[in-house]
Amino acid sequence: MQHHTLAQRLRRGGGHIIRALSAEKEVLSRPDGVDSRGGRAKPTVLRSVVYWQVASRSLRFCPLSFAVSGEGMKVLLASLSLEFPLAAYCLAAALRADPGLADCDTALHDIDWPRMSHYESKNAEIWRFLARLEAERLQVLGLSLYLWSHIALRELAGIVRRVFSHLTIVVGGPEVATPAAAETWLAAGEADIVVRGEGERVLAAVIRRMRDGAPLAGLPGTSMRIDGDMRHGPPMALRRLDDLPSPFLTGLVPAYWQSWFAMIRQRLADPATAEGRAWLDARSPLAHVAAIHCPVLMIHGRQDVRVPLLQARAMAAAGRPVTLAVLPDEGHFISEQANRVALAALVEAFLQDQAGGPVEDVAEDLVASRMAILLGGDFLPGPVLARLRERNASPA
Ligand code: B12
Repeated sequence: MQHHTLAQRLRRGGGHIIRALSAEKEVLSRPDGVDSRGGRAKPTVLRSVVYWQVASRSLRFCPLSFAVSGEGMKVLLASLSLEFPLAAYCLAAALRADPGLADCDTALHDIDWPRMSHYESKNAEIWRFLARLEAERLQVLGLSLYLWSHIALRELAGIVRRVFSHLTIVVGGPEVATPAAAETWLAAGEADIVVRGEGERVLAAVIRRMRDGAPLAGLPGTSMRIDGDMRHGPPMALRRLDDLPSPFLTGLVPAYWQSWFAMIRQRLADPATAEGRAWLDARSPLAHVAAIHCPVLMIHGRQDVRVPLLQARAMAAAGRPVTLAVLPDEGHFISEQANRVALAALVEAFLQDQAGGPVEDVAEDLVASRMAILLGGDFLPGPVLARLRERNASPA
């Protein structure tokens, strides 16, 4: 497959802007945005949205192609984060530590939030990102989607799609944790693969299968569109957090994040000190259970290894009135539609019993889920509890 550089591609498709770009390319290619003389990148020409639209319209007709080597895979995980993008670093640590992926290369890219949010700097930040994609010669781009980033990343994914049409775009994060949410990205063609829920093991499996040319449809934890049909694999929760490598202990986190951690230690507390730990313990919900007087409903994914069921049990054991429900087939994310419906139904039933007021009959909304009540069923309306017990003869 013939490889065109970004410059060649722009020359073919957008000659009127290439002179401006080539002057800036060296600066924009550098991940830290600092030029060779140590100054900040100063976008001078590609500054307005109008320029970008002209560029993207002319680019659409000459897609850039990568020469795929056939050996290993190159993955770039990009985040647009206000805070530390823990997900991307966890995912990169997992990919790098996977012995089955020793021939794969994982890189990270922090999209700069302030530059992306300002009209004057947005296009320059997009170009910096595109230049990085060009320089890395990737096969897979991973994007983390949250409430605060998914709209901007959707726009960016559309641009990447047009410029680097052979790139596989994989998305994950809380915004796409359910099959229904995944479908919005797949239907519009902005993502090729959606990873629902915790991504460490699933992304590794996706990359392995892509490298080996193995089929991907139905892979647990993924959603994709094949021949126009949406295909959702079963959910896949993590088994043990201890099995995952730490991005901190493996030295993956770049030094420039240190100031952020220092700020958090200062703003909150330093868990490395006895004083800091005492401050944090004092703010644990467990330290405040005695102040709770009304019944509390807790719903927990039994396979959650990030916030284990043990923590809900500790809250429940503190002697306050509690209803504790578990979803046996969910982990940290409540992903499956039947479980989300059951969750909403149980909240409604609980509030009906506790607060009164008009409600719908929700008993049938619980049927498709494997939800079970571990404790405090007496805070639920009788018919709802009976329906749950009847359907769920064996305890979860
Ligand atoms: C800690 C935390 C914070 C901390 C952040 C500290 C930090 N950044 O390190 C603080 C208190 C600052 C915070 C603030 C906010 N938070 Co917050 N926060 C959390 C919390 C409790 C844990 C996040 C975390 O670190 N999880 C561990 C990481 C590893 O998990 P993860 O990010 O979900 O990533 C995994 C998967 O999503 C997936 N994945 C993610 N990206 C990708 C990408 C690819 C390619 C793939 C394959 C997979 C994948 O794999 C990852 C690894 O398993 C979550 C709830 C939760 N329990 O998860 C809410 C949560 C993320 N926060 C949320 C919200 C709304 C906010 C605020 C907007 C609240 C507000 N109104 O101000 C702000 C926004 C701040 C910001 N944008 O930076 C929501 C986001 C909802 C959404 N749909 O996106 C969550 C999910 C809580 C909720 N259920 O509502 N938050």
